[in-house]
Amino acid sequence: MSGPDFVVVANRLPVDLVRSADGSQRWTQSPGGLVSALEPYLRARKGAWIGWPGIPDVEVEPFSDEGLLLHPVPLSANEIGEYYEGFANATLWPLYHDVVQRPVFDRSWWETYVQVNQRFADESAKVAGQGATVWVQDYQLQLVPSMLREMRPDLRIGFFLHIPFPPVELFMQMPWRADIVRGLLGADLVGFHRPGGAQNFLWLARQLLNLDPTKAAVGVRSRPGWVQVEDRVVRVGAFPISIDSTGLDTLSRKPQVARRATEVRESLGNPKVVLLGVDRLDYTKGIDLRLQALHELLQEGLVPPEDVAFLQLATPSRERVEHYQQMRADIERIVSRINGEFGRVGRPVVHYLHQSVNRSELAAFFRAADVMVVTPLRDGMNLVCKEYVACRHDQRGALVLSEFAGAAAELTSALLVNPHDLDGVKSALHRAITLDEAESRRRMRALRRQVLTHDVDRWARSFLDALGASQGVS
Ligand code: GDG
Repeated sequence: MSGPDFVVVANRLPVDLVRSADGSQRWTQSPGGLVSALEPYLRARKGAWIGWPGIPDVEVEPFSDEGLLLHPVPLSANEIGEYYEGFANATLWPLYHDVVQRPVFDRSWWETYVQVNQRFADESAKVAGQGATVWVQDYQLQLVPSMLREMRPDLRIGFFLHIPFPPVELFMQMPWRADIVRGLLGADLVGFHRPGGAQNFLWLARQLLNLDPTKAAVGVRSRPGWVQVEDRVVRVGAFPISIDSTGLDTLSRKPQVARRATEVRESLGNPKVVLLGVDRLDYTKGIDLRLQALHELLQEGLVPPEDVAFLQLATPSRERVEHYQQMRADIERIVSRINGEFGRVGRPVVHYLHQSVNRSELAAFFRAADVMVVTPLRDGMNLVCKEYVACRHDQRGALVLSEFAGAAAELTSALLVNPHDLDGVKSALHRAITLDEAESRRRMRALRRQVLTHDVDRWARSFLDALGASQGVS
């Protein structure tokens, strides 16, 4: 069977189809870290990418973009509502993030999730060449590995979860828990950011598959790092993702980025300390917590309002999901409360942007910020903190980082905080604001050593090497 030797399957294509007001359609690049990391593999191995083009109800023929084959998977408006906004983002997302919000368990969403996963699996089975490597990405597509194996046992299948895999007790709430575990076990290698996620998954594979009486014949033996399912061995491991560290380091050194960083500081009123938050507007990111901590520091007089400016970039995200609408209103209320109480004419304390900016503007924000505040309640990895570090070739700046971000395991020289402990967040913010230069340099040097030597290429290589070696273990 001829066809691509390497296939990436993700909810979204690396390009977005955009419809203009006049009804015409065009493709725009949406270059994320994943695309740039996988591009060399995709090009070297006649690769293809399978994903949804970003707008509902369009049938688009496969096409080639600079040598990369793109296979759009169509989704109807109803499927986007039930599979994507529903099951993926209102069931799996909150459940996997420690039930920070209550997950909705809706049977019809689940049925649509199964149908859509089947469509992605069918397309992958059609596209992949004989014996190809297929790498399935993330929580939207957890059933694809087993559906695909059923049709194409010749393939080498990898799966990577970009969000945390939850503690066993929380995962057990899921009515379709055994189906999901079985879905993932169709892969030869299942990857997580953290070893804890891998352990939880191994335990669940053993428990759920043996406990299900209808599947009693399916023997599942598990050892650290792998689980045996019938005659197959499935490897399970931790592969902490990273960023294009060198690319960002280079971008941040450009004179226009330096100039823009100076301009940004001027526009903020040249305060002593610029604090920065950069997140998708998501309730897992703890944007409200950091603002509450700032509010209390101002109220208690520990931080003079004229000394600080807090720039919060909150990129619009999942705006049709109800939890997100509520959270946006809450955050915007805190912002205006702080500014109402502590701002002056022409000089708010919090500068809040609900929009996205381009990569070079973002690099300028990172360069302009003395303190980067990353306080998620739970985050698979969190790339923003690594990006901040990559942009600080001047070895300045302090990073306040939640212990509950996957990145905390690597970025141990950050000021680590428990985001549930408001006093702890306050003192970490205060410490970061007043950190002396020698200590901030010492910490930043250590952070940069980690981030520059552990980039996204290394992540992709280590996953694909492990996947390549995954057969023949017993
Ligand atoms: C999921 C997991 C895991 C944000 N605003 C703008 C912008 N961004 C970029 C950031 C960063 C990315 O978006 C966000 O990545 P994160 O890792 O911080 O968070 P999630 O979107 O939740 O990602 C996460 C990740 O997958 C990878 O596995 O780390 O834990 O939740 O790159 O810079 N980029 C631009 N303009 C913006 O306005 N250009």
